[in-house]
Amino acid sequence: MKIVDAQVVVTSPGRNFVTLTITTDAGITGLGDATLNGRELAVVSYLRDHVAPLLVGLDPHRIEDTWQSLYRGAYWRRGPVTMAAIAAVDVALWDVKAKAAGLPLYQLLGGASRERVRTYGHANGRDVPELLDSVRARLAEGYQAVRVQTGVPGLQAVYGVHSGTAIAPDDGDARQDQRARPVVEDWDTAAYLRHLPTVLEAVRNEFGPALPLLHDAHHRLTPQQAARLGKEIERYDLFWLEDCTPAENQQGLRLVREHTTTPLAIGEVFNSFYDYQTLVDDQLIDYVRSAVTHFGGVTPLRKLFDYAATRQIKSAIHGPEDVSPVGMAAAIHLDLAIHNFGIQEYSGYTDRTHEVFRHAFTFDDGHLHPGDAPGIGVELDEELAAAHPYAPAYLPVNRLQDGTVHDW
Ligand code: GCO
Ligand code: MG
Repeated sequence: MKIVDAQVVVTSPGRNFVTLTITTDAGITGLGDATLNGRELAVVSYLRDHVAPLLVGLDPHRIEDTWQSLYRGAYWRRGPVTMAAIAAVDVALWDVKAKAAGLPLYQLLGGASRERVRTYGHANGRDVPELLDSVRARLAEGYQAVRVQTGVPGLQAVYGVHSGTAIAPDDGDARQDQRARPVVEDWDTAAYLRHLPTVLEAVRNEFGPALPLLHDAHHRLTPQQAARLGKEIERYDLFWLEDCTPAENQQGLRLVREHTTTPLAIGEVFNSFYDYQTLVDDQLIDYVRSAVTHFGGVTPLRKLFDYAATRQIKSAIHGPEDVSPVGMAAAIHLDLAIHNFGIQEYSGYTDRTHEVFRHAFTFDDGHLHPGDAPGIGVELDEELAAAHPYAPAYLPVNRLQDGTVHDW
């Protein structure tokens, strides 16, 4: 088999998604997700101008060799743009291989290690009553684990949770990213540290001790602040505290770890094993958060999970709406196959997105299953995709009350 064509499709059925389609002389097409929220067109150019011409003529079965030649051959390694582009090629080639075998991808990854994949959903509220309603809504949808985020008294706009009326709390993440200029949000760590324990107290009082609860601090704390917070909220038994400190400082997690038994998850902004090296070697985290889409694909993420398993660290693949259903499908196959699966983030998609990307994966009773269609099980409707053209969109910028730019 030979690759005869590689094309990049950009579509915006609610959000911008970048998809690589690889066509072979056997008539098999593979899909890969290359979506990098807020910097989409950089990956489009990387793929169109620098990668697609190299793919034509290659044997699509040689996934590892193609991965290594794109990674090592470029000389300039790592980084989100490069790794999103390589991820798209990797997933598209796995899709082709599995379709050629007539098997769903998870069968090629070793077969199912479980019946289905547990997910968590997002509950957001401007204040506690609104958050409690949002948790109820997620439970009514079937979710059995929920990430809880609220506004902070005194702050106007916290990521995913706006105090204005323009954005509904349950789709805050989705809509606020879709702006032509970055939204400016405000932040006050002291106010947040005072507020969060009261939020968790209210959620536990309402929903009891058993509901798995997660919280995302979105890189906003120093190691000392995160250590203090982790210790203080131990009694609320979080499933995890996510991205408590700026992720690039691996040593920061050591200080947090030394002071708290609250489980720690990190890595949605990582794109290489080396970002995790100290964290995994020294067992400073409990969950690995990278997305297939941003980590170079199924091939390297599988290697990372296998390595993490030797330290009892589990998977928790990043899966907000800004990973396309193609990247999500690849994640669900991996989730089903690996032994050290932890949980899968899933916040659903707009109806238009489900129409553009028809998929075999199903969401039921808070769990995903990849389905048994050959390949990753996603078909892109290119005509419909073209009806939703790219629209520039940025992620927000966060500022302290004196105007200083802050992590978010
Ligand atoms: C999460 C994330 C996302 C990111 C988003 C940025 O845990 O789901 O923090 O909501 O903010 O992926 O593009
Ligand atoms: Mg996160």
